[in-house]
Amino acid sequence: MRSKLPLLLLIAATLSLASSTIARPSSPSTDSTGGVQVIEVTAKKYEFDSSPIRVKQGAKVQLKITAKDHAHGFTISELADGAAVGSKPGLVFSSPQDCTKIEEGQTATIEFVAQTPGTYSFRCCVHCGWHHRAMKGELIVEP
Ligand SMILES: [Cu+2]
Repeated sequence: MRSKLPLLLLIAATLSLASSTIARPSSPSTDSTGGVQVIEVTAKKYEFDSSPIRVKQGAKVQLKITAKDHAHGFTISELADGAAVGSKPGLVFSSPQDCTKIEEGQTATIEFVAQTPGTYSFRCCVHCGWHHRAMKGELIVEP
């Protein structure tokens, strides 16, 4: 009779250990952002800091663009420079892309998957002053 109690305790301890192991969320190795590469970009007269932006092919990218000194805009080609018109988009956007307007002091987020290696041009698409047309940059998707 004396030996039963320790055995019961052992069983109880084993069971609770097993259940807590199962309940614990697994995958400590996955990074907490879910594999999204977040890149901060500053838009100010008349440049995007810091261009060129480099990412790896296959990366899920979030550009967080902050307009510093004025309202600016952001638009990026979904085709790499030199790609034939009508080819499959090299950047796959989470939401439809046209011109994203960013008010002064605000931050806009643009999300896409960098599918195809190449150089993608982006530019300001909200008139912001004399050299607005020169306000552009490049995103380079590396293989
Ligand atoms: Cu502009």
